[in-house]
Amino acid sequence: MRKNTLVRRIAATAAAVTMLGAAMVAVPTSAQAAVTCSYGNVCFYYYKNLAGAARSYSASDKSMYDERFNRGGTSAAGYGVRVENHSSSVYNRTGQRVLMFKNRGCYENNEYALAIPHGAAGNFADTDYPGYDNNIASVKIGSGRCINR
Ligand SMILES: [Ca+2]
Repeated sequence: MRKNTLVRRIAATAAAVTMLGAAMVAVPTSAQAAVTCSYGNVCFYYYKNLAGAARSYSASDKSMYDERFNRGGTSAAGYGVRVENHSSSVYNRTGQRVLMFKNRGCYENNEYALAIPHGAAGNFADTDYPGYDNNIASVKIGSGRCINR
């Protein structure tokens, strides 16, 4: 009985997560990114095409409310702006799958999760899910524990 419940929950979670891999390939390469995204990080950018100020995350974060775009220099567009609800593109260099959520808390069992594989970069506004542009609030890297950092 208990096992069945767990299996059902996992199946429901998988169905709720939207895979964006294919949609996120035709985006700028790392060489074109204004701010380099180092291996081990998932980087969020203020503008699409990996432009503007950036913020790197090397661990899952339950709330992006308390981080600000802090890379690219003070003259970069969006520098100092809160990351939550202000990123327009992303580059996953974590070596793991990254899940992104419209809400804080990394709740995988809602309909607002996007998954991208390692190496994928993309614009939220250019996907089939434009509701994600300026609307990412938490991030989960691999199976990392999602706590606020
Ligand atoms: Ca945080």
